[in-house]
Amino acid sequence: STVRAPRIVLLPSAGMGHLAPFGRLAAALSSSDHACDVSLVTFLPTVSSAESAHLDSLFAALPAVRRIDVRLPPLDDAPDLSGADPFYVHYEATRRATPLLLPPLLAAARADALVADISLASVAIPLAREINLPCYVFFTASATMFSFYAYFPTYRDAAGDGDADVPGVGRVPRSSFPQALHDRANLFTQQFLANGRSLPRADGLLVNTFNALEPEAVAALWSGTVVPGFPPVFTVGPLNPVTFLASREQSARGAPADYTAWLDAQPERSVVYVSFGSRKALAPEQLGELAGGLEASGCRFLWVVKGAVVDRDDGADLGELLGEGFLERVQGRGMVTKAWVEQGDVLKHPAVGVFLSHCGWNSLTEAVASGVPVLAWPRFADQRVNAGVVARAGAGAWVEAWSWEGEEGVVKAEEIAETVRSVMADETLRTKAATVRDAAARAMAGGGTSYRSLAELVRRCAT
Ligand code: BUP
Repeated sequence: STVRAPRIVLLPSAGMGHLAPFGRLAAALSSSDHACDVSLVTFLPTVSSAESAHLDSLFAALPAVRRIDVRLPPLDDAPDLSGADPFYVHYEATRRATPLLLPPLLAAARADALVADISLASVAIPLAREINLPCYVFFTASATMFSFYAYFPTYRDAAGDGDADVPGVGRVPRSSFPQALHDRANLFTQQFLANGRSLPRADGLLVNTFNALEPEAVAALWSGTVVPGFPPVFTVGPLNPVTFLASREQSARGAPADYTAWLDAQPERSVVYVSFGSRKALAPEQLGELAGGLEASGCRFLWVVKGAVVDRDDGADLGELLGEGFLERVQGRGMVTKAWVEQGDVLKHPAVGVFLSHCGWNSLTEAVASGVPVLAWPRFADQRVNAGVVARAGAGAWVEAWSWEGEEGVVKAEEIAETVRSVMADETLRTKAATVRDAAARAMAGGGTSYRSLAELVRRCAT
């Protein structure tokens, strides 16, 4: 072993669902417990303004973490990709630029190890190998989703087109696949397969989960049951959100802080917190039914509404989005905002009783860490698989029939209202969520499974 701190370069990709956990990993690795020398690569321009504001706040809060800006050249075939998801286009730009831009930067940083985002795995792993640098891959969703990701090339090679039976983990129904995977020519599908195939050559894999939350998936990955000869898996979560300096944060985002004051004024566990994440807006019709459902539930609610795929394009007026008179009718008992909220803090607030969530994995880890029961309404990508994880762990309720991207129906206001009321009143679920929260805290505390897992990773990087 060496006396100096291992130098670790982190390579995240676009989207808050990826940047947020990488920031948390940077904080954990550079903390006095693990004492690594950490650099975080930031690819510019970011897709959304939420990402650039987040990065500024992150580096302000973590002065010991080095920021390495990399400006992405535009794609030559960008016009062909004009209909594609802007985040996948950004992944593609990053994947193509990485082989050229990364090696000099790793040399300058005198890196001991590289930790790359899953969406860059198939470019980062061979590149690191060429320069003899250990390469770890960080998977930013659940271990259960990871087992599907790792198994998918095998499934595809066997010409699978039904449900996927992931060895040692269980069945992932076709309806829970990320929708894009049904289209072989899709950019996302190509990246998904290439990254999945590259995983066995990584030096190790990090997952933002803890063993007790999804023991089968973790064990099956580790033991090589999912993919023979799979590298070591480090379960390091739920990683703690980084505490931002409040004033800077708010001025950077131009966000009103009034939701905090509003929450402070609500009774304990009386509020439904509603958010479908930072990436995709609900269809207008569903948005209207959800508004009606929250209104009819009679519950208090804090609702983060998005009107567009990317926040830079979101000029829509809230009153218009939600229908005439809605904001006036729910005034006082419902708070609706298009601004960014500090979700980690919201979920820790004693007034919050339930989280109606799209089941992005970061949102779920935050809910689990706070002991707030989830009402799962997954919509696309990995969200249905993630929803299954919290439902099985007892930390959430999932109405599987509710519509998602591949199943276009609209869930009506009355059904939403009834479900929200019953989940808010479910004391068994609340107790179970508290048990899961305690298990998460034990995993992260000194000597816990996630703590030891990160320490082991650092030890390997240092030798
Ligand atoms: Br919106 C919103 N405040 O107002 P997920 C999101 N977040 O802090 P996603 C806020 O963004 P992918 C807001 O706490 C979480 O850490 C939230 O990540 C935070 O979902 C993050 O939950 C969102 O993983 O990303 O954005 O849909 O689809 O890539 O998982």
